[in-house]
Amino acid sequence: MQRITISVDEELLGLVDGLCARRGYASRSEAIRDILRETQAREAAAGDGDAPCVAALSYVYEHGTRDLARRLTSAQHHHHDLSVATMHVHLDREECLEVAVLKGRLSEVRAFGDSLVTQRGVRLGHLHLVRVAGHRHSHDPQR
Ligand code: NI
Repeated sequence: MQRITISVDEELLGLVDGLCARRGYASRSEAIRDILRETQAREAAAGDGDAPCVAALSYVYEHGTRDLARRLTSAQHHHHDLSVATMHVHLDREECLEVAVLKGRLSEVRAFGDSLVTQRGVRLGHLHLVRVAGHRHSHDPQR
């Protein structure tokens, strides 16, 4: 970890302190690191399509909308190679929240995420991309 000194005006410092209070960051450094990580994720979204990534895709939909629940599930089966896991939350009598963890090449993950959140009846769609190193981790299963 490197230590840097930055200069910010009162307004921006107020923003950082507000975030600390609202989100409960332990320090200004932690808040600023998170802001930088958000920027990093946005940059990754615009990056090399072949890069490996993991993403959290979230969206809200009405399960009663004609055929929508079936189409969303069907799309995830069709892209089972990208779909790691999906959590389904029944928000109320009508609406459902789904959070899908996707893993694959950036371009494929983004295209799949876009195809889900642009379905009619799906709203508040958000794809949170996390770029990962391409190498295997020691806890990956042996092949
Ligand atoms: Ni539901």
